[in-house]
Amino acid sequence: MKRRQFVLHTTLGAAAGAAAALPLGVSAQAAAPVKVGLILSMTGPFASTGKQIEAGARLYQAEHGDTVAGRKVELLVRDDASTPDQSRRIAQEFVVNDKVAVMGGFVLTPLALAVGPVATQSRTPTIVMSAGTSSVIDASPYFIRCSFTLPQNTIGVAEWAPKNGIRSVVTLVSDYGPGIDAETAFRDRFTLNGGTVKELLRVPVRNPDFAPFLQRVRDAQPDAVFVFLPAGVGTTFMKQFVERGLDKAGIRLIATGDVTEDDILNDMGDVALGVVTSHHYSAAHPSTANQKFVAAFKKANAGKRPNYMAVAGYDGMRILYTALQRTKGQTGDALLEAMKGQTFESPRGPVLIDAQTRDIVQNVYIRRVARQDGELHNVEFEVLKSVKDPGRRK
Ligand code: VNL
Repeated sequence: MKRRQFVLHTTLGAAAGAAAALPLGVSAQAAAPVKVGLILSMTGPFASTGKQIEAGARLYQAEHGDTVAGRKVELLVRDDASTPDQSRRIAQEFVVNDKVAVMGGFVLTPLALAVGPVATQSRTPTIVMSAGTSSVIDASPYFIRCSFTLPQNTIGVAEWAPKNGIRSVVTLVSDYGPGIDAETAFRDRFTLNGGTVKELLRVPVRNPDFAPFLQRVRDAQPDAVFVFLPAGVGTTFMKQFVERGLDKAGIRLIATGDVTEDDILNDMGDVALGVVTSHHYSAAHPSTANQKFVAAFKKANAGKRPNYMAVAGYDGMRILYTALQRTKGQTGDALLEAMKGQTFESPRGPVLIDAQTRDIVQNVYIRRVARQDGELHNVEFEVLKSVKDPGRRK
């Protein structure tokens, strides 16, 4: 029943969208640019993610041109400073003043959640390029996600750990959506496999001081600490991990790949060597497509290494371009439909935008930090193929 209603709704929507989009006839419309409004955090503690996403999106355009199906694709980028009220306000301005056809971005989960109602009311297809809490996709039927979810990226290491001598763990996560998703997924899967979770620790999202939490980890003496922190925070954590002597106390560090992300990994130094993570992207992923992507990204960005956020910006544009080709430049509900069900080879490996869930299905790799060609890299050594988000209940 639910499904039939949805089909009816989108069919009507497509008809209404087409009528509204073509008041002056096809040729006049064809010349108008397709505006894409990216809402990103470009200042503050999560600015590195905003910059990676923008650089990834711009690289896609530099490689594939700025015109698709006869329409110019124009990127507008605005900074929400990681404040949900600002994300919502920018979304409203994009829709009302700029008349964007598509929105995208969202560095943090609460920022995507704030924009969900605007996307729904304005019927604007919206591409989630970071925000990895499972439930984000439910915030609007106009969302599609090309990033990842935390449960998707957590189960790999929760499976790997008990097979590799880790029997007891303390979890340490950022205290908001994705952290709680990671904590839950880790605890459920690890205990299912016979492991024991000794403590569940949550640290503040902004400016966390890890010292007191690391002391508690030390006192609990687990075999390992499992960590999730959003991109950009891993360096501070690593430093304090060593300062508190956890490495010397024989406590292993396992994590999602957000902690050892490629933008900052090489600057962490040898303390990061041997850290095992699961994640959907490594700049060291040994495919031709990825090697090309990494080389082009570095060339366009003064030698900076792309991380998984850049890949999402790049793939998000690819999804948009492919959808515009399929609709011959039509936007609205038709464009949203054309984004669904796409499969392609991303720099991360093969991916699918599941037409039913609007979420990404992708490989998740188990990786170990090692030195390769003189730099620290997340070196993949196992793969879980075509992982759907295991975190959604419906
Ligand atoms: C989120 C998840 C943000 C994973 C991240 O980095 C990340 C989020 C800024 O959903 O807020 O690595």
